[in-house]
Amino acid sequence: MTEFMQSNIEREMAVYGYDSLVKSHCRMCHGGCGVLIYLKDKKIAKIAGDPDCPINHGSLCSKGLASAQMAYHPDRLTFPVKRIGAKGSGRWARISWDEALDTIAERILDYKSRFGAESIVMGYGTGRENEAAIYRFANLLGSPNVLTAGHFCYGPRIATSIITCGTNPIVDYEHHPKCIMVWGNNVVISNPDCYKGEPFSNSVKKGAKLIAVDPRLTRIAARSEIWLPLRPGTDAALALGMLHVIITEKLYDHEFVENHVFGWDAFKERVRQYPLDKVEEITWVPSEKIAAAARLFATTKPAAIQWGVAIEQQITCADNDRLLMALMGLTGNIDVPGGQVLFQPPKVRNVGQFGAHRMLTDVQRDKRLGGDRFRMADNFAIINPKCVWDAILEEKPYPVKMLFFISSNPVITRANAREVYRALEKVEFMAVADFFITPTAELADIVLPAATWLEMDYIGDYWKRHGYILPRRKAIQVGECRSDHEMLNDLGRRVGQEAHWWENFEQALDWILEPMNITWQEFKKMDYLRGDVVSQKYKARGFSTPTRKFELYATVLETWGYDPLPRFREPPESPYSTPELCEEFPYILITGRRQPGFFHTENRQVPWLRELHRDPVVEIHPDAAGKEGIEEGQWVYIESPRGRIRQRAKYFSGMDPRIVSAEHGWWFPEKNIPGRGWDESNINILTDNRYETCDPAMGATSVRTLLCRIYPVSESEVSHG
Ligand SMILES: Nc1nc2c(c(=O)[nH]1)N[C@H]1C(S)=C(S)[C@@H](COP(=O)(O)OP(=O)(O)OC[C@H]3O[C@@H](n4cnc5c(=O)[nH]c(N)nc54)[C@H](O)[C@@H]3O)O[C@H]1N2
Ligand SMILES: Nc1nc2c(c(=O)[nH]1)N[C@H]1C(S)=C(S)[C@@H](COP(=O)(O)OP(=O)(O)OC[C@H]3O[C@@H](n4cnc5c(=O)[nH]c(N)nc54)[C@H](O)[C@@H]3O)O[C@H]1N2
Ligand code: SF4
Ligand SMILES: [Mo]
Repeated sequence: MTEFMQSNIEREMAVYGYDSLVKSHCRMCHGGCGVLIYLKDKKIAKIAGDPDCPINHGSLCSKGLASAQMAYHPDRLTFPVKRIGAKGSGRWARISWDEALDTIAERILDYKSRFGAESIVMGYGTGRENEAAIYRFANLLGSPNVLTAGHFCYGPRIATSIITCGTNPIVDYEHHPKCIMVWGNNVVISNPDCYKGEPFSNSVKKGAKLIAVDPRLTRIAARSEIWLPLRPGTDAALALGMLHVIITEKLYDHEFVENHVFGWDAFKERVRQYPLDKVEEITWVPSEKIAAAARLFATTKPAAIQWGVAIEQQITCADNDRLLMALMGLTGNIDVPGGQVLFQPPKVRNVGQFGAHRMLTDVQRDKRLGGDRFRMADNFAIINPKCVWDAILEEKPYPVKMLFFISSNPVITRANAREVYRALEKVEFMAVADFFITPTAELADIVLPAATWLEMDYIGDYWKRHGYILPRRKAIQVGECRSDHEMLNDLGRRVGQEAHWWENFEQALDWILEPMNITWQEFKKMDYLRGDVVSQKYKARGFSTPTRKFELYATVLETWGYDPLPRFREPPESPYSTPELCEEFPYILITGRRQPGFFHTENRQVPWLRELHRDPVVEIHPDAAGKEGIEEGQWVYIESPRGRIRQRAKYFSGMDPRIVSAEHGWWFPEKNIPGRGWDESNINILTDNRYETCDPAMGATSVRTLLCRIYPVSESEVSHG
């Protein structure tokens, strides 16, 4: 920290009477931004960005700034409770932590002995940094079933990059790419995974040329040299078309291809099947624009692809990821400064080691739900959610008796929400750890009060691939809330895993850090640790794949029985694959556009954040709205063959009139009714989860490519709603 900053902080503390300052790292989203937490009388008085943090350089988003409103929210669950009425009745009784954990442990041991450990499914949502502890608990228990969002979010990027080049290639903003292709991602709003909007924006300020691949005119698309507004779900065809140009015009990196690529001839042959006229027909993007983008990307060095989740929530999830990696590799942008770097983590014990995956026996691993069907997912310990609902509802291939969700709200976030709800209603025992009684928690038998990031010591960004780890330091205690790690540490000791957990969780942090010869107490005094940054490591040691090459032709996919080469497949529901359905449901529905103040189903109760965005919003083109008699701001029904919900219409002319774009994550914590309005505006009432509509290797659910109709909610229904 500069002397100037230091003196500013000291002055601020004196002027406002703050009595202490804790440096930490926010985790209101996937986390990582360095923060300064100012305390007065042991309570948070202010949160500001930490200018010394290499992740965010002092910037913070609205969620980070509003963290204290979340932590101190009056509705927050601050002690364990057990349900005393029927599921969903909203009647709870306070219990002690001991009673809560003893009851959960008793159930676990009982189900394990009667139905096998596989009858207990652990679950979490998106990266909350508790995943290593949850996998550890499940693996030691002998349950192969950990339900995550990994089938259609980030998991595919990890799985496909491991089989292609060994690890996830991350954009190196520190060395400022000269061209950034932003593909199905809105990084300035979503700040996802290893990325924050601030470094991206800095590279743009430094002159990076932008290409945007997005059906919607985002802020990024509006600033781009080239915007490719593709038909949702046709990313594979578009990428193949760009590769066609790059290969035909010999714009690829010849040295890389000759020495470091596996499967070049077969790959070239596959790409030849996607000439631009065909690709234009599939994607609705003019071929000249595709060619111009391919040329700009291939001839500007260094260049990088800022990729997002939109490409993973499709039937071609795994192939989309592999095609974008092919673009990175063939243009010579892998592991070069300002390109896409295979960063090395600091030499601490990693999430895989902490997760104790080796402790799961082969016999138990073979029982993983959906393992035979979605073999790539299975190999990365990921399951498709429908497999869990089926095992509860139909007891096939065996009964699931217990669910334990730690940081997830599946009633709102998983496809075919009504089926999810039925499964959660039926399951014999369910425990949830959360900050609030969410629509999912309402169906639980026991709810545990989880600590927010402000209330824990932990190693921040431990799971990421950008090569940094940063100390998250506890600033406050709220009620009896405890971190998920501490809770699992104590639960593990109650179900016979005592040899593998610790007396307290600080010892676990010491164990993680041990290979670096430091303790938590020492790390706590540091700003961060970073792995060694070395370019083009593959030149000395090859890629960490079976062939030691960059696998355009995926040898392991072949052994698992899949096409080793990527291809385009028409979305399962579309004007071309289901033309008859399209007559009844004439619009292409994309779902899940991120909002700055919300994180999926979170923050609807946080005043600063809800004020930014009161109602669920569906974007519709003014031409389409005119045709359907929809006025700006009006409540409308959105309906698919699975059901209907309502959101408020917003005119948006930055997309094809055949597309509508709805928000996900909606429930209404302010509504004092059972279910808190979980089915009023929840877009996952409309989404499909049938196995045949999922990516065959990864099990990804297609939540971005659906058909719907849209029409006004009548005046009388609005007033009674
Ligand atoms: N239709 C559609 N559906 C989608 C998406 C989409 O684009 N469209 N996106 C999908 C994606 S990418 C994802 S990742 C999933 C996310 O799915 P989820 O992770 O299930 O979604 P969240 O709403 O974030 O649920 C997290 C819950 O955990 C609580 N929580 C937050 N932090 C902690 C913590 O540290 N400990 C504990 N115990 N609880 C915590 C929150 O209060 C919240 O209730 O949603 C998916 N659903
Ligand atoms: N504030 C906030 N931040 C978040 C989250 C949040 O809920 N709120 N969620 C977090 C999570 S878990 C995730 S996974 C990330 C996701 O973050 P992003 O990857 O940025 O995801 P989205 O904003 O959902 O979608 C990005 C873009 O994809 C476009 N899109 C839709 N369909 C398609 C398609 O078929 N092809 C292409 N190429 N583009 C398409 C949309 O128009 C949108 O502009 O954000 C994370 N960060
Ligand atoms: S981007 Fe994420 S980590 Fe950064 S301030 Fe916002 S919520 Fe916190
Ligand atoms: Mo996600």
